[in-house]
Amino acid sequence: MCPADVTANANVGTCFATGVALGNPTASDNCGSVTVTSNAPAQFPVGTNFVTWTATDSSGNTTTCQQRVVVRDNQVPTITCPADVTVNVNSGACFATGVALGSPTANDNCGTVTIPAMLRHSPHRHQSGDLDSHDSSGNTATASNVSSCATTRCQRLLVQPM
Ligand SMILES: [Ca+2]
Ligand SMILES: [Ca+2]
Repeated sequence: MCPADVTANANVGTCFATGVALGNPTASDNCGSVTVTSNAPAQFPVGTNFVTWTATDSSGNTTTCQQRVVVRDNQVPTITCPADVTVNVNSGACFATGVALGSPTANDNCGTVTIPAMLRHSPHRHQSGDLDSHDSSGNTATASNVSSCATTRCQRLLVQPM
């Protein structure tokens, strides 16, 4: 008698879904009318939730069933890059070491964000780094998703000769 299981996406900017269409349960009885109620909340948090539906007949007999409501976080995190960096090469070398890149910041609608930083090195030229951030649902934002980054490169590291 329960409606089918439902999958929904979290509301924009939040870690829960509201207004989830649960569908309609069906109930019948041998005798008289049946009243159906549920314990569905107004907000379903991201993850797997269970709604219990209860049918009560005119004699007070009850039966229940459970409907599964899965809420997904499908929103990518945001990432703000550190400022571009320009450094001189090490003395007598054609590369720079120990460059302080600064730290990016990241935010997400839901849970924690991890930022693995990947730097691609080309010792004799400009070096640039691409940054990704991942939220706890595995959504990934790259620099190209980020309005604060003008290009697909998140942060530019310029190593200039002395
Ligand atoms: Ca009955
Ligand atoms: Ca997210």
